[in-house]
Amino acid sequence: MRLYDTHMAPNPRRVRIFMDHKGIGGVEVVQVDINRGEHRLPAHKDRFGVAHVPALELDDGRVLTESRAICSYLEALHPEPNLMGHDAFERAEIEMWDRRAELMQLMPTAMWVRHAHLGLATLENVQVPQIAAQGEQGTRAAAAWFARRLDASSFVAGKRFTIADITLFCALDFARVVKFRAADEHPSIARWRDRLKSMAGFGG
Ligand SMILES: N[C@@H](CCC(=O)N[C@@H](CS)C(=O)NCC(=O)O)C(=O)O
Repeated sequence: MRLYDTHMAPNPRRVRIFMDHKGIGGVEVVQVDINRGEHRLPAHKDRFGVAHVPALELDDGRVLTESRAICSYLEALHPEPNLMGHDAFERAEIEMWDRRAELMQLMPTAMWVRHAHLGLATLENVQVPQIAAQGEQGTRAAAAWFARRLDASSFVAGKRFTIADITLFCALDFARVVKFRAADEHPSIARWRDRLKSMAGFGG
């Protein structure tokens, strides 16, 4: 298998942490330089259907994109340690929290970073300050919302570590690029982050 990755980008990082936590080895990691537009070249876009990372290529040539879909595939191949739920309800509940982390936290944070940080200017035709401002507002509001959740719950989806923690961690860590440190503002996020830091996959 081959994972098309961009080291600094939050979505491929979700998959890398997921793989590390499960101890999945033997996957060739190919770096794609999205700042130089490598993901928009036909070699990438035509093969995967979208100009995005991460992308997974199986040994038989079949491909997957979308971080969560790639993780679902890997979870099916490597069920333990379980990160996506055992029974019908738990699977749906973890998906709910994972999607909340992605849509409520990662999306506005990505908009903020992409429209505010000079290093990502090449990804947007024009960086729009109003979009950055909306992204900042959404990022701060979502972090406060998740902080309340983590006041009441050890992990994002409940009592145990799951894929939803990985998604929220990658989103909040990405916000550090624009100097937003959720853990400095919310003690419950700092405590949760400390719990994650000792787990496999959270080193880099
Ligand atoms: N829904 C996709 C989002 C993938 C995505 O937006 N990846 C970013 C990097 S974190 C990317 O490839 N950006 C390139 C671009 O927007 O041109 C997923 O879950 O993997």
